[in-house]
Amino acid sequence: MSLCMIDGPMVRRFVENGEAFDAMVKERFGTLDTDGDGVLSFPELRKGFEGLKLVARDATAAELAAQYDALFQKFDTDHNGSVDMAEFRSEMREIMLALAQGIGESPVQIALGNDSLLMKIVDLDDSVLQTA
Ligand SMILES: [Ca+2]
Ligand SMILES: [Ca+2]
Repeated sequence: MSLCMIDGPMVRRFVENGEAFDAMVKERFGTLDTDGDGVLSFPELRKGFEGLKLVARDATAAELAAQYDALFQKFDTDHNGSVDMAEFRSEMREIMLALAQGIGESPVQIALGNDSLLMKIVDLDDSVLQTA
């Protein structure tokens, strides 16, 4: 865990930096696609959501199941029962932009695990600043 300062524009810069965002999406997709068939099944995606901690921690098992189900439906835009890379990428974009909106323009301090999504953004943003 590290304490980091992050703001909405930082997240937005990351999403709009096509290369860095694509690399993150590919890496995350590859990690989640544990059977390596090139698409994410419901259990694979659910595992990923658990890592992201997008849902309330005090939810009951039934509430959790409903939330994961709703999330999966959101990702699976063509409703074929699996999430391909393009679906994953476009929904991740939405999530990140909503996150940027939620954080707002002023920096907030958050505790981040070293492998968390936001940690990557902070790392990347720092390296951008250093080389600028
Ligand atoms: Ca798979
Ligand atoms: Ca699909």
